[in-house]
Amino acid sequence: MNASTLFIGGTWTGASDAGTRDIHCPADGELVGTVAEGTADDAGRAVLAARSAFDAGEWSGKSPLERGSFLLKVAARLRERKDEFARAETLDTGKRLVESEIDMDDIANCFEYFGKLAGQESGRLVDAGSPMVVSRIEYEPVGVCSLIAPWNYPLLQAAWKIAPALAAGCSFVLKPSELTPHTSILMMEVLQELGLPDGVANLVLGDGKTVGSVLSSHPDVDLVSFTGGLETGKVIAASAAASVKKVALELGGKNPNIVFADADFDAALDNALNAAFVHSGQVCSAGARLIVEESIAEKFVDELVRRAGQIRLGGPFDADAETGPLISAAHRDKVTAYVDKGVAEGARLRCGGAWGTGDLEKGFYYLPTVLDQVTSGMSVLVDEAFGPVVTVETFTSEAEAVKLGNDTHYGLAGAVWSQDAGKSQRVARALRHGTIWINDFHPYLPQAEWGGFGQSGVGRELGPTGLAEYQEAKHVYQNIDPQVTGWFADHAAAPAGGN
Ligand code: TXE
Repeated sequence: MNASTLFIGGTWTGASDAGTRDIHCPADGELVGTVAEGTADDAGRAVLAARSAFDAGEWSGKSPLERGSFLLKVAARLRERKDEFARAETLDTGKRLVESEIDMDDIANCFEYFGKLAGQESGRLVDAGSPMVVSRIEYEPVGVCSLIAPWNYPLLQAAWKIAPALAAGCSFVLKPSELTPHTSILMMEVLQELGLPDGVANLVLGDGKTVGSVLSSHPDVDLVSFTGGLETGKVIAASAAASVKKVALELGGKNPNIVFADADFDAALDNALNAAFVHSGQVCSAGARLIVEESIAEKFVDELVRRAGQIRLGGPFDADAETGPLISAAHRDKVTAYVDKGVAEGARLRCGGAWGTGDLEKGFYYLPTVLDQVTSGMSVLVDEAFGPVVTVETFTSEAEAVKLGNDTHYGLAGAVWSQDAGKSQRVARALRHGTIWINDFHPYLPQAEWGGFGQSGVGRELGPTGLAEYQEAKHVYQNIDPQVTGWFADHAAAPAGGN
């Protein structure tokens, strides 16, 4: 069967070599569906379709207000089809249905935000210092965008790219993770159904090395926006550099969760669990490094271990489950190796460090894991686990807390827990991360920029900057009273007053 799940130039099609891929639910291994496995040729065709749609101007030439009102319709349609989308997301990822439902609400909110923002950004006038000059800045779409998304929040991460790209007037080719294609297919259905011109939105499914590398290197692509792992991000940035494409990269983090002794103990503990174990830690902003003041460390960590040991794992439709499986066998092997290496390097395993047993053996479950006695430089402190693993470090002064919080080559997010508002603000200022939560963990807002310092990436998603990533600023300078400058004399002209 040649599944027609690629969307190129407004047409649903199978892969050029008729290749397919089976998608299995990571919670129990059940077959979810069979989709087309795109080829490099398919990716190239999709880029050309996006290019010609962009050049034709049917979408890129629309007014920002018209584009904005289309995005609002997308948001409304997503809300109507929420249950179907959430179910598809849950089957691909294994995450709890309620989590997918929250994701779908967030996605609709994202389209709504950029829909409203689109019409507000109409350029600006610049004072050129003369009434005879009209000087203005226009924001134009950057062009053809490759949008490469990961598997942990498949449609949410894609929506953070699709919504501003469309708001700006760009055309795009979306490549979701090969593991989680179904909500991207549904999204294309919605865009088609609502009348987006052919070729503005294209979908090519397939793996990174085949499809992704065409999308990041094709000369007709103007911008590559990628969310995923650091190593893949480096490959994409290098590939995009050959033709000096713009890049927007969100590459994860090694995020500190700093708890001072004067914090609200129960709230900090509860949120430390959320920070580390929501979605089994497969969150770019996971609070994977607990950094706790020494005077409360023993009590805090004992409680954390006790509570982590109680977390109920289970499938997406198991009403008792509090978190689900890892995305794949390969990813679970990676998390396993990461914890084992940490222990070999001297970390102490306080709980977890093993796969789920019994019913859980059908899926890729890994038990919530706490490691203490970790020291700077250990691999568990340096590398992203992207699993349900939290390490514990302790400090005795505010300065030491900041130093530990910044002891990473990443810089995506971090949190400070304290009832001292001044101290919290000082620490928030000193931390070199793109988002800082004070007395909270994980909330984000579509109207607030998201992205990282350091090797967490380049650029920002969401907020006005998230739209600006998909725009080029053009300066138009009009002299309404042109004069001869006389800079270069006309040496052949007759001298003034001559015969
Ligand atoms: O991600 P990849 P993987 C981190 C996390 C995880 C690690 C590896 O630490 O353990 O990344 O996960 C596409 N050219 N994050 O291997 O490879 C790929 O097909 C172009 C953090 O699953 O980064 C998919 O669509 N594209 C993260 C996307 O890149 C390529 C979320 C992400 O896959 C490509 C996920 C190539 N050469 C993992 N190779 C976050 N920041 O939230 C792969 N891809």
